[in-house]
Amino acid sequence: MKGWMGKTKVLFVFTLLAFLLAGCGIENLTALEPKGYGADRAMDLILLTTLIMVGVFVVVMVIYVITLVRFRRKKGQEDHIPEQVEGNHKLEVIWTVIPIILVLIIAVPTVLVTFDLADDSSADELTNVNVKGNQYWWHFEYPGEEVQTSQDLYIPTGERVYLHMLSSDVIHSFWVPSISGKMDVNTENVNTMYIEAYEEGVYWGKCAELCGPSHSLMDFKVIAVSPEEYDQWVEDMQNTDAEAEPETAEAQEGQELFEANNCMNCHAIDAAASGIEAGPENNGPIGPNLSNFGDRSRVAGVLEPDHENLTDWLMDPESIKPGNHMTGQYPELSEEEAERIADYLMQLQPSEITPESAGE
Ligand code: HEC
Ligand SMILES: [Cu+2]
Repeated sequence: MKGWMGKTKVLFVFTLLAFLLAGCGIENLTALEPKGYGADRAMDLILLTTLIMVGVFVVVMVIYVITLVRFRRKKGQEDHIPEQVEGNHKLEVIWTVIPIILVLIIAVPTVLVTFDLADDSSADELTNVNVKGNQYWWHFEYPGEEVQTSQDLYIPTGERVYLHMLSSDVIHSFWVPSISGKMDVNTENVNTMYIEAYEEGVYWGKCAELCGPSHSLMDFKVIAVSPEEYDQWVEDMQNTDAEAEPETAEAQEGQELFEANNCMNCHAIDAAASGIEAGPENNGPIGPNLSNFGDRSRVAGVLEPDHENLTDWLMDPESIKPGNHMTGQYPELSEEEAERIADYLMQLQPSEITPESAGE
């Protein structure tokens, strides 16, 4: 008996812990602390439905307990058959109408929010971004600004940014839990959604559709900066110079190795969007745009952005993201060569506006 009690206690403690820990996810990667318009509306709906569900649960439990206590078989009444209510008109109406009303209370605001979030009437005046989902990375192109980048999506705070999303391979799903809803990224039709971050910050994004072995590593970041900083970032990106000569001898050597090892077949060092056709219909680049690689918040979306991690990635991307489309597509690099290329890529820092300046 005692052992059984002990086990229950342990189970109880672990259950409690699980509930507590569920609350301490990564900041800016939780829908429960909304920091943008879409996430706020989703939170309203979460609260409304939770409230109704808890209400239903409580009412059902109260009736259940009352029934258990009041209608127990009592001593001396063993043969008593209680009143039979099968086919009772009043009861049937009550338990049909109440759920319908509850469903309506949930459905009406949900449909309203869905239409609100799909509203693109002011898209022409505001920032638009063509989002391209690829196994296992994200490409972002700003047709109005003629700028493109990958992995880190820069947006101005306090205004809507319209995303036009398409996939180059399989179905992905774009989700930045703390600021937006979730939207499928399909191969044939462009899905549109707007996002809006209230405050500056680095918000974590995830691919939310199983898309292959490295699906869970298909991370990206939304970097929200003030509108002035955003304009500055756009200007800096418009002025990136792919041919610029690096300052150090190591980085220069890296630049030559970059050119000699097929890297250019898949990676652009220029942020100007003129090289590829604007618009979500184009097939997009084969690999991430590296023009501001030194300012990235991560290497390949997942690793801390340092020289060592980058060298590791260049030498063996497969061990970091299984099934990625870079593995085996370039000549094998020695550690020395990978380090020189890392020197080169890390100094590609065209802007002062970076994830750090947004508060990462
Ligand atoms: C066949 C096309 C291809 C070739 C050739 C190629 N890459 Fe890549 N590269 C990719 C793809 C695709 C990814 C995205 C991988 C992922 O995250 O799933 C990538 C990712 C990267 C990243 C991480 C980018 C980021 O945004 O974090 C770096 C850095 C990189 N490649 C450098 C290189 C270098 C240096 C070379 C040459 C030695 C090279 N690549 C050759 C396709 C290629
Ligand atoms: Cu995906």
